[in-house]
Order: sequence, then C-alpha cells, then structure tokens
Amino acid sequence: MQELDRWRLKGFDIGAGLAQGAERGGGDGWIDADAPGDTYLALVAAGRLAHPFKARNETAAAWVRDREWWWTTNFETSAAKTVNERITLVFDGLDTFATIYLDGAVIGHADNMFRSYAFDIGEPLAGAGPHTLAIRFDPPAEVMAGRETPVWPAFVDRVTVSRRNLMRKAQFGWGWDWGPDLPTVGVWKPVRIERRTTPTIANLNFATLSASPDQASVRVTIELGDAGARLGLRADIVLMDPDGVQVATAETAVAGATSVDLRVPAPRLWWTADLGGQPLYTLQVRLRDGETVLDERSHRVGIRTIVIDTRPDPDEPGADFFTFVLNGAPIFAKGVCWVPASSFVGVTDEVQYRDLITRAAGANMNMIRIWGGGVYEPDLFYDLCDQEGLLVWQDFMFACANYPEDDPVFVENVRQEVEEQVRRLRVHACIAVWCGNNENQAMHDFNNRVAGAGAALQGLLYYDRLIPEILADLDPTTPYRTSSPIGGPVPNSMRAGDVHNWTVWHGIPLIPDQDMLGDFDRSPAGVAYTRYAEDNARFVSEFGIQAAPAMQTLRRWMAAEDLELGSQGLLERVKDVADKLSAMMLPVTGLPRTLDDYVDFSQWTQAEGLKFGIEHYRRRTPHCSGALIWQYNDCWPCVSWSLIDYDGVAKASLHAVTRAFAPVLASFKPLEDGEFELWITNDTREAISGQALIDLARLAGGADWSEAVDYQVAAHTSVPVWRGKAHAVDRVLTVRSPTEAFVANRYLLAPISTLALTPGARPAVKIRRIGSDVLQFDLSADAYLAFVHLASDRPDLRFSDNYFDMAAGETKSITVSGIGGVELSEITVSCWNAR
Ligand code: BMA
Repeated sequence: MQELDRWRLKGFDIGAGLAQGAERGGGDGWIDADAPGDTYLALVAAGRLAHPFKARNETAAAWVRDREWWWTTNFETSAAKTVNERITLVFDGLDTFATIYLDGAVIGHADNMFRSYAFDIGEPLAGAGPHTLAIRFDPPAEVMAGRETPVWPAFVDRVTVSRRNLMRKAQFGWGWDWGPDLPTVGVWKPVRIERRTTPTIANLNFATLSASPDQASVRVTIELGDAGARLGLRADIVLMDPDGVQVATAETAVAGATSVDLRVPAPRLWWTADLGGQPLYTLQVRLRDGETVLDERSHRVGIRTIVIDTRPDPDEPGADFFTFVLNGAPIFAKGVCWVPASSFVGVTDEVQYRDLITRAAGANMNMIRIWGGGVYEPDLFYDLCDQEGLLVWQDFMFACANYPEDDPVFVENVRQEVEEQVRRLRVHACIAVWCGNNENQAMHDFNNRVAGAGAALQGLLYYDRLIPEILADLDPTTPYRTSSPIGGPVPNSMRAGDVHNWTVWHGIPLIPDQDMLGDFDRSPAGVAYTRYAEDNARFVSEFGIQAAPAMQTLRRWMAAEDLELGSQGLLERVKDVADKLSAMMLPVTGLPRTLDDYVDFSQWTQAEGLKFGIEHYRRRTPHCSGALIWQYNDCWPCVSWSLIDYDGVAKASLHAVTRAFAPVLASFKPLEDGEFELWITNDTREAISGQALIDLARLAGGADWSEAVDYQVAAHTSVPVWRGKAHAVDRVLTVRSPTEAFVANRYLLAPISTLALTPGARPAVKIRRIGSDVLQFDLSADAYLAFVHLASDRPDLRFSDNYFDMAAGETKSITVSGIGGVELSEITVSCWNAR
C-alpha cells in the first residue's frame, strides 16, 4: 500500500486548466497541499488567502468556490505489475465534482463527497514512472448551472441560492445558522495505491442477536472483495475477550457475503459510560485457500443489544414511549448533537476528535447525535465512541430541504453512499440508531400547515424506501427512524417519537397536549427557557440556547477594533438573528452594555436555561427518555448554541450540563402555587436510597431553616421527595448529599439581575501544585458567590469544574491541567459578585 499524501494545487479560470496542461501538473504557480487536506487552508499557508475565520475575512474567500481547482501529485511504482495483480487507486473521499487524470488521460469521475472511489490502474500504469496523478475539481455552481432545484415555496433560503440539495456534499458548507458560507473543495480523505494478487476481505460485521448474563448470540458477516467469487475459499473466525482469551471460534466456507452465528458464554457486555464498562472483544478473520492465508482482518467489537421501546405509555394516555433499551435496561439518553469540528472538513485531527469525545463522556453524556447537515465522521470517531461508551445517533446526510427523487443518477448515487456508510459503520457497538435525515418531514409539515404552502415533500423515496431496504439487508439489528424529529400525528409531535424543541430560542409555537403549532412568539416571554416546562416530549433530540464564546477566543480571531458590542465583526459571527439572544437574556441578566457583559450574560443564560431544561426532562423519566442538546461543538469561532467553542474552550454551559447530567440528580421543581418540590432522578441501573439536606440559605450567610429528607428511588425513575415554600431575592434553596451521592444543586429565587448578591464578594483562593502539569485551587466563600470561574488565555487548559456557585461557608477544590505545564500567572479567578 502506498499513501499519496503530498500534493500540489492550483486554481484556474473555469475551463482553463486543460489548456494549460494542468492534467500533467505543468506550469508554475502550484502550491503545496496535504491529503487529506483543504484548498482554503493550503491557500492560507501559501500566503494567497487571508484566513477566512480571522477578522471579517469570510466573504473575502468567496472567490474560491468559483475557480476550477486542480490537485496533482507524482508517484513511482516500486515493482512491475505481475500477471494476476490488481493495482487500485483508492480515494476515501473527494470533494466533490472531480475528474481524475493519470499521466494525462482521464481514468474516472467522482461526484459524491460521501463515497470512496476506486479505480483499476493496472493497465494504464506502464513502467515505474514517475507518474502524474491530477484531479480537476469543477466549481459546484458550474456543474449545477441550469439545474432545477426542488425548494419549498414560501421558504426561500440558502437551498435556493446554493442548490446544495442537488449535491452529495456537506450541506452546512453553504452556510448555516451557526456556520460560515465556505463550501470546501479538494482531497478531503486519504488516497492510496493498493496492490493485490489474492482475494481480500472487503468488510467485516459483528452484530449481537441476543445477550443474557449466561450467553450471547452474535453474528459475524464476512464480505469478500472483487475476486471473492473464487471457489473453495475458507475463513477462520476467532473472537477474543478483552484479556485476549479465545471465547468463540468457527471455520466456514466463504463466497460473496457469508454469515456465521457464534455463542459467547458469560459475555462481558458493552455499556454506555454512565452505566458500566466498555469491554471490547477482538474479532479476527483469516481468509484462506487451502493452507495459504490470503488476507486477515480484525475489528474491536462490543457485545450489546439495543432497541427502542415505542410501546404506549400507560401513564400518559395517547402517548407512546421513545426509550432506548440497552442490554435490556431502559436508559435516559443524555447528550448532544455534533456538527463538523471544522468548516474545513478534511483537517480535523485525532487530537481534536479525542479531546471532544472524551470530554463528552466526561460530561456524564451517553449519546452523540451526528447531525445530517454535516459529514459521516471518520472511523476514528466511532472507535473513540466505542471506547468511551457513547452511543451514536447517526443521521444520513440530508438536512432541512427537499431532495430530488426523479433523477435516477442521483438516486443511484445516494444508494451507493448509503450502502457504503452502513457497511463501514454497522460493526461499531456505539451505533444506536440510523436516522433518515434532519427535519425534512418536520419542516415540510410546518411550511405546509403554517405557511399554507401546498408543495409535495421530495425525498421520502430515500427515508421511507431506499434506506430501510438497505438496512434490512445490511444491518437489520440496529433501529431506524425515518427522520429526526418523527413520530405521532405530526412529525414534531410530543405524543410519540422525538421532538426538536425550538419554542425556546426560535419562538416556534408549542401548545401543550396538542402538537407544536400555533403562532410564533419571539417575545422574551415567548422564548423564555422556563417554557421547557411545557414540553411533554417523549425524547428531545434538539433543544438549545446560544452563547458567546470566551472573550479570549474572540480576541484570538477578531480584529481588535471589532471587539465591542454591536460591531460589524461581531455580527458576522452571529449567523442566526442576533436579536434572539437579547430576548433570551433580557429576563435573566438584563441586556449587556459591553462585550465582556455579553460574554458573561449569554453564557450565564445558556447555562441556566439548559440546566432548567435538562432537569425538567429528567424529572419526566420514564415518560421522557432523552435530552440531546443542540449543539456540542463549533466549526469556526462564532456565537452559537455550542457548549465548547471552536478553540476547545468550554462555555459555562458545559459545566452546568455536566452537573445536570450526573447519574443521580436532585432538582427543585417550581410549582404553580409558588411552592417547590425536590425530585430525585435515578438514572443508574440499581435502586438507590439516601438522604438529602435542604437549606433555605441566606445569600449573606446562614440559613432560615434546614431539613433532611430520606429518599428511595428505583432504577430509571424520578420521584418527588419533598415539598415546601421558599421566596425572597436574598435567599437560595440548596440541596446536598451528606455522602456525595448526588451533585449539590440550588434554585435561585430571583433572576441573577435582581438577586441580592453581596457586591464585591470573591472567593478566598489557595493554590497548590499537585503535579508538573496540574495546579489545585482551593476556594472558599464568605457569602453566596455566583458564577465563580477560572479563566486563561490558553485554550488547552482543562478545569475539573468551572462556572459554579458557592454558598456562604462552602469550600471547593478545582484542578487545572495543561500539557507542558501550567503556571499560576496564566489563570485568573472571578465571579458574578465582583463583576
Ligand atoms: C435545528 C438543527 C439545525 C439548526 C438548529 C438551530 O434545526 O437541525 O438545522 O442549526 O436547529 O436552528
């Protein structure tokens, strides 16, 4: 195998490349590029383009999409082709409309960024070389010229402008309400030359058919590569447990696709991070012809069953459950929606993936939804989710649009894409559900009924027929949903399936006990996060609130003169309507007057709002069984719904969410009569019992009263354990566990803007070095402190907790770690009182 990772690229006027000999890499002006890589970033590195994320440069990069880009590389073949040899040029991904030239002659085309392409180059490769490989990428607008786009009438958006729905290309690249308009182009995945003389194992699958403590039944499927029709081949299958002990073996004849069922005694089951371990077995398959081994392949696999319980909910007539059941145990899905980690989709590296995925597991999450407007992520992503214990809700890449059904070439292109992605990903223990698209049915329904547009929905061919047929064949054991959201009398119904709650933030109407329709209400009261309390959804697969990234992140990317509220540079980083954030903040923090205020106010509002929503949804266990936040991460430095900004800096919300997602939750529920209930939510697999200590604490110190209540809560259950009165702007309801069985919690009795905090109070701080890369901050409070946080100019520092409140008399220790050491001078400590 020969990797082709060093390339050069050059832009031409449309149609001019060939005339200038680009197919042979001729002429000058080529710049270096890596594969996988990205054209914009190669131009930046060569000094030909100002970084599109810096200052106000996004629009200055608009010319890139309209050029004809050529990528070229040279290679030599080490040995001459033998008689039986196949020499294949494999592209894992080309973005998007590509014509491939080898030594000046066309050898193939590509038109789907989500597929790999392989070309037999045995014949054209005469001699050792050097050979020239060149790829012409045609501008999408040129390819699409004259093509009609199925759009929703009365809904003119970027689809109409970009015709993104006609291209099998990352949809968010054409701009989204959190992402810049920077459609990528280039070799975005690895390229290699493979030489083979024997049949190969093309694909391995491993599916758990059933699992009990005594025994699991698993199915191994082996698919052979192109020469697989050869007769008489056999395969040896070995399954080893995490300690390397063989637990099952089989020997079978193979041809085409062959399945073998194995029994695994006393299986060690794969669980999500919150519920158990992630034992990974090793599946090894050896392909042989007689005694000659032709190929070997292995995969790390997990034994687990997963189904979605959609039975009627006996306690809520007219509604059905929507509960993931892992290894027979119903679970509450706690997690986030994932968007590509960079606009430049080819450049996200292992360090970033590892950081984001381990932090999700560390934030008490157990599910990540890969949203349908991005990309199918690389194998590494799913390997990490297998290892960390995160289930993956996998959308197919269709989002917020109609998709053409009447073009057989497009349909076939989608078929190939779906088959390839299902084959690649189905083997992973983490894959919990396949999902046809993001919001296509819901938006269509909404447009038709609210906007009165009577257009047909185009795309059901994929979600209702093509995808489920492929899954029935290739992955029958993993659940499938036709869309997110879907279920019930209308797609976004609260009675069945999943819901996207955009009442909060977008003001999309929500009428309790009916379905989400009515008038938009974008007033501060209409979008207030307290409206999450009206949501009776069975599973919330999107809900969210925007916040600014850390000031330090803004400083790294914005022009100094734009670092103020209302500047053009800031507005360009808010891709949704900027006023919506004001409506969210107004009743909570009041409106900011400075950029520093804006960062703090928006982060406080987002953190408090998500906490409120999660606590509501979790108290509804088991009637509600999932809360996936929109959105986890960012593809560029911007103001968005993310919990972690583009530079990797956690917003206050990530820490609030981590606490609210803890397996056992103690939360106060405000009642309509002004009283409060304390609820204990138990997401573990065992019944729990313990004591909760409740205080009505004075902000200045001391408490009006303290109470201790005992609780007993069954697994996957939520119950009220106390009811009482509390009011006044200078008091706070607090709850804690004497045994740290749950995370301490509090309910502020007034918005932070009117809360009677002791002005100027700060934590007392003692700092100790507890390792070369770790500092410990011991904090103590004399009065109630809100929003205590540690900050740094270094985006790589990680804080064990941050943006928390401290009651008077409370102490807390925080560790700060950073690779390569952390210095005291790099960290500041502040809080809301001292603003
Ligand atoms: C949903 C998502 C995204 C969008 C988000 C915020 O519609 O699926 O399309 O970015 O809400 O508006």
